[in-house]
Amino acid sequence: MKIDLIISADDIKKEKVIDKSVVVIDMLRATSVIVTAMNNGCDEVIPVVTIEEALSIADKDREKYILGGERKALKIEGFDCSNSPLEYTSQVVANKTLVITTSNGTRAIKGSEGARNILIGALINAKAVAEKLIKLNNDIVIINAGTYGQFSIDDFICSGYIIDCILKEKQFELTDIAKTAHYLYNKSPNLEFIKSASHFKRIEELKLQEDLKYCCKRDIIGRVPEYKEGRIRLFDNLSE
Ligand code: 3SL
Ligand code: MG
Repeated sequence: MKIDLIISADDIKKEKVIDKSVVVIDMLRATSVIVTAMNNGCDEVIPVVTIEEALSIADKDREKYILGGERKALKIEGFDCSNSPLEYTSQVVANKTLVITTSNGTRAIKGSEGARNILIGALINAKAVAEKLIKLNNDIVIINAGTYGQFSIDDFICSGYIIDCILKEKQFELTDIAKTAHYLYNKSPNLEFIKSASHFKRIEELKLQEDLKYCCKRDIIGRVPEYKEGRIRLFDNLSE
């Protein structure tokens, strides 16, 4: 079985993901937000591409829905939360449905439709993602959301760490790009190289150091949300 990797939401090709086990990674910050919200009791997350789509869903019932996400890393006017995972506490998200739109992450999730499974991954739940992928026993494609269609160091290193966790348990054949992610992670296993990512610097400039600290923590959550039929939920048994 193989592990392949796609470097940005703009590079997803249907034929590469069809019937594969996919994990979408946007560690800064969309998938860190989704994993955190689900871990804090959010019922489900609906990822959408446009602000208009998000508003039209949430307007149906403003008690039930929370609007979250960003444009240019900033809170969207009229939304409840920005794209800071620290805002998605249990007080805010428990028993609610989060409708989220972000620049790269939600595009990457929607772009993965057609895969057999679409898991939501970040550093904060990386080991749990690796375990689920091993259980699914299928070819794996790791999708990096990237940043505005460009390769992003943060998602790549996070992928390298997930690959490392997988290979510690089971042998997989790696494509050259997957091998490179694993190699790069092993060159910087303390994750320091993530600090060179342009998007890391952008978040730093916005004085969101606490977000960066949180998103760079490893394995603090043992749950793996899955996207299926337009919604992200925590399924007890991932569909096989
Ligand atoms: O790329 C995305 O989808 C966002 O996570 C970007 S940001 O970190 O919120 O700016
Ligand atoms: Mg990102």
